[in-house]
Amino acid sequence: MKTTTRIGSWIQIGHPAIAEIMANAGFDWLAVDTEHTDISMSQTTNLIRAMEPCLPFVRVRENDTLCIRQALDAGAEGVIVPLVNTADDARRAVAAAKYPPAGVRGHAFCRANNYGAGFDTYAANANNDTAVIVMIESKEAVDNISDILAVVGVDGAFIGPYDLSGSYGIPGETSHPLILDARDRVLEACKTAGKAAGIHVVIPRTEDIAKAKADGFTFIAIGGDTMFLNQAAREAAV
Ligand code: 3PY
Ligand code: MG
Repeated sequence: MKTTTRIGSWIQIGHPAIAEIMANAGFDWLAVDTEHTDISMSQTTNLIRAMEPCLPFVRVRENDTLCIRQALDAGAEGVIVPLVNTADDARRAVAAAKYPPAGVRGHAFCRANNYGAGFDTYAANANNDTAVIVMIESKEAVDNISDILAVVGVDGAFIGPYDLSGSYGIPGETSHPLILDARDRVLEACKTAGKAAGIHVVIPRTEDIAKAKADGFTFIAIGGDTMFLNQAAREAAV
């Protein structure tokens, strides 16, 4: 994965029109959030189909072999794996995402290899071409960040500010000094490791987006479909 800044957003509504609208808005990448929604695997596949030319990512339901395999088989460019707290968690995510001998991903004819028509090429390149982004969402993960980033196959870390604030006992206080300090520690560790530094700017405030860019985050999610709809609808209704 390139380390130039890539701006993306989040999809929590499972209709392909959402993916078309978000893709046409000009994001570099979009992530289908299957962790906190009822979006099914078949909806995920249709969202991926509809979001071209955006790079498709899936925030998988959990750090689970089948969830990760199915997201990649559907054609995701990479997986965003929630709640990775230790190097062992990271190794489990990488193993699920990589074909043997690097991991345990199963080979099959699937959308990612054009239903078998591109099997050889995909099998030869997928381990290099698909990204594993681990979410840093707890104090434990922040304390383990160097070990997590040292895991071969982890392409970057992505901060989930809300879970992080919950883990520090201050849910929702994403601008609290403790959270900003944790954010900076993760960012510096990514820079040192030469891996993508990601963050979700959940509430898309201009100043927070500008700060994430200026600080050197390279993989930034801005808001999301439900956030944009909520904001616009409330503004329109006054
Ligand atoms: C969090 O803030 O915990 C997230 O998962 C954002 O995507
Ligand atoms: Mg989270």
